[in-house]
Amino acid sequence: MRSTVWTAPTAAVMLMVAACGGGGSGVIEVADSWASSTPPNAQTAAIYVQIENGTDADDRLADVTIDRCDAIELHTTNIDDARIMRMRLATPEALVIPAGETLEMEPAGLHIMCIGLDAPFRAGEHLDLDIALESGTRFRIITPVENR
Ligand SMILES: [Cu+2]
Repeated sequence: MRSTVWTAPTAAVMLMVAACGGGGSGVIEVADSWASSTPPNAQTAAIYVQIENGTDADDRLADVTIDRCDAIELHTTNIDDARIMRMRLATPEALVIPAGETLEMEPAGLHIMCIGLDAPFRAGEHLDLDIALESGTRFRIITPVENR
């Protein structure tokens, strides 16, 4: 009898995974995003988005616009020979969002760099991000500023 009791819930969970799960769900979407709060007089701020590609075609992050930034760059972070963290412009390869996978941004990794803030980013504020992919897909997302 025990196996009978557990069969139904297990089947339900598997159906949900099939309906919502990454690869093959057919959509590309921003799964999560946040911006780091800044000290007063900061000239730059980092923003992180996770872009989930549920389609069966690769895509690429092409452009990001935020009205509170004079300019936007996409950066990767490397540790140099002196063990100092250095940011550099992301290569086109680093911005690919492979089919069925997620482009992940994180502190000390890939990030969106906001250059020339209009004012410090304070926790609790929200930013409007316009994101364009190489395929032509565009997102407008609202991103919280957080103290992390
Ligand atoms: Cu940077």
